[in-house]
Amino acid sequence: MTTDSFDFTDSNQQVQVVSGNKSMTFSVIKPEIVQVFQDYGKSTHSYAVEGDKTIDTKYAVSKDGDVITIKTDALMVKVDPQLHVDVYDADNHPLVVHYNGQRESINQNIDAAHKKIVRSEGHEVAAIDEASDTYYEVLNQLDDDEQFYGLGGKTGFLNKRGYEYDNWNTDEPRPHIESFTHLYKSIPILFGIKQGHPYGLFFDNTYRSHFDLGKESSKYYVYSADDGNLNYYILGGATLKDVVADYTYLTGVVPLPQRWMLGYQQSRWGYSMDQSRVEEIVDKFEQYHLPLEAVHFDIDYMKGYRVFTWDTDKFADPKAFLMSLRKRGVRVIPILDPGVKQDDDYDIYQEGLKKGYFAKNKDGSVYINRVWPGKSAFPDFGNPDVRKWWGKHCKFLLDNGAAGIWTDMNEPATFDGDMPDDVVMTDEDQPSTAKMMHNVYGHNMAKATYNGIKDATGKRPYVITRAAYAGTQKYSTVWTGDNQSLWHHLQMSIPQLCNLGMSGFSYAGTDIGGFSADTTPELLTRWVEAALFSPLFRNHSALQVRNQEPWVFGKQVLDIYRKFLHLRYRFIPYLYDCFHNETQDGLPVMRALVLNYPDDKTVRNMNDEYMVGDNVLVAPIVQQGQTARAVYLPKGQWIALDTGVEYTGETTILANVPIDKLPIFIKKNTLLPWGQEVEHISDQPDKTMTFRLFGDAATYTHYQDDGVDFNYQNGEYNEYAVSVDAAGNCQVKLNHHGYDGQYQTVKVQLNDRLVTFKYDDQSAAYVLAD
Ligand code: MIG
Repeated sequence: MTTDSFDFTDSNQQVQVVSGNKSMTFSVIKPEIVQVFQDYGKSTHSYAVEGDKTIDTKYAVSKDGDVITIKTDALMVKVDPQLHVDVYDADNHPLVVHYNGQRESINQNIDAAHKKIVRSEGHEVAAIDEASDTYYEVLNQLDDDEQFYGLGGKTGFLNKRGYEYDNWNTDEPRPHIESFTHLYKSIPILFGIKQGHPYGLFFDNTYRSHFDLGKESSKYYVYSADDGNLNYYILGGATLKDVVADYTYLTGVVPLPQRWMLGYQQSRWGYSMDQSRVEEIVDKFEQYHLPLEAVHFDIDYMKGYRVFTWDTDKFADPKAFLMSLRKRGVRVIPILDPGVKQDDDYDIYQEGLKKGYFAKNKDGSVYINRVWPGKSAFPDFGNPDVRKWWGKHCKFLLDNGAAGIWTDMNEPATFDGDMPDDVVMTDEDQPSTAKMMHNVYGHNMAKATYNGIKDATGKRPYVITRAAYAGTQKYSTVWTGDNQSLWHHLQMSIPQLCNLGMSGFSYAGTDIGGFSADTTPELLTRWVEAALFSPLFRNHSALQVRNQEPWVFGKQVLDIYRKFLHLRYRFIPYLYDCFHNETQDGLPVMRALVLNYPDDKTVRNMNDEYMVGDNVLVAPIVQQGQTARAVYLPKGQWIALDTGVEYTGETTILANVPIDKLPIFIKKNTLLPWGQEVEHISDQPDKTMTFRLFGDAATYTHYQDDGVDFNYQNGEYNEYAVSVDAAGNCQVKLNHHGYDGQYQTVKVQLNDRLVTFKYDDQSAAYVLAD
């Protein structure tokens, strides 16, 4: 190829590079984000990125022989006549460099037919057919010093290097282990740190895709896709935090949850088979003085698993029952599965059929597979009308008193074999197939449910989804699916939640205690400890496994469990502040240490510690029988929450951790809001707020709103600037933006005394109380 046929055009931050008969478009979104696009004739609708994210950005394009360079203040993107792309940061450090060699395929001697046989026996072979016409791959150099993070809630460890992953939403009932390449969610965001320099690659393609992150070879890593356009975003920035913020800038942040959503929730498959069982659970929480915000109703509350029905043989008057629980401070979250029972006497099925709202076979007949209700049809959630229809029906549950909706089985899971790729579905206003729409099926179901709840209640919706795609965080919290009561799964919950957090899912949790298999007193105890700051805080278990409510293992477990629920509630104002911050800065609540300390090599593979925001570090026990552990403290001074002992960081200490202890360290010179020990989070404004000082002097900004609806978006919120100087002088400044529930009393707990402020109506300020 001669360089004559290699050139570019440039208009409005879109640079089209043409080489021979091929072309590639580079869109400058902002200085830190460049989109790479090659049109393979597939849909360009993005489910992850809503609206135009492009910001007026200064950039320059130049051609020097065989290289075209697009340069912003943060990134330098170089393209050659083969349309290979290399990316450098502003200081010329390589971030993403095309690998020019040949792949050394482990499977090179296995042809497609053999792969099929190997797969049919249940062995894992990359789920992608490299021989198909639509296959493509992106091959980049792998450095010896390169780590990977992100990818949503994949199994395994924090650093994804050395493993391979598939993006294909799958219901996986076997115990999740690190060799599994895919679970329920496909979040194709890859963060890398190459020789200490951070970057991100977000592949916005819903088709089946694959990451090989140094499994095949230590010389390169590969993104490959079965189909779809080449469509990825290069994310750059000075720090890993900046790069994560770039990603949430594109795909959205978790909207502020209602306050009660941060409290404790109890669930078990089977509770809702029987109203008296639910009552018994709520009674016991009261009797044992255990905080409780919500009980989740699994599939049993429905009439023969028909969605949008309530079995009145089990619940004579669901609305009255739910109201009675609500009066006791407890909400109910019923589940919905996507499958609509094929039943001519069932209005939802009839309606969906008549309106053509179900996914279809190629021949136009309704696609049927078996799920809980038996033979069922599957709403075509990619169609906006179907989403509206589904959303409207959610009102049925809300009118009966539901406080949120749990959406399950939306990979979608099917009992009689996988849904074929050629099942006909809709991609917004275009005909499409399951091949493209599969990975956004759960996303669209969650979005439909979110909007249905928002329309019906005007409150911040609570949706919990199992399947998700990039961007689903805007509509729903997620849980990691069917884990098991295994120590290994407790261990894995930390990297899973930390990687979900970096992948935009700040609001996520695991089934505390484990879903399948039988928990043990020790495992349950260590799990509630380790999950203390898990944004979604829910104990859930399967039918028939050993019960795992806090009281079933006797007094010791109950007392420890209660102690940690109370401690969680102390931290709820802090967690709520973290969520508010997340809506502003796009950074997760629960964090891998590497996010806060990316230059500290010790933390790049750290799986058993995590942070909450910037200043709280947690080092739980996740090993059976262990009562002491090494705790690595990064740079700075740290104060142990329970003893007040101060430690100097960049060192490993040995912590004594008997069964009733959880090592928590607060960064020295931090003020933390310290909530009250309540059994239910109230929708009424708190009258008092306490701040606790750790260290000698600190400042803190605290956020407050009604914790329920969207009025904060119209300015109904307050901010409090709290400070303590080295001489112990305290200040509380109210920045009243329009929320009239300001605290009457603000207390600041110093090391040696408690300082109390009262709100003075006349000056609209806090004054020292004598
Ligand atoms: O095939 O609704 O992950 O949380 O309890 C099982 C019953 C279907 C799977 C969910 C789990 C839920 C269960 N569901």
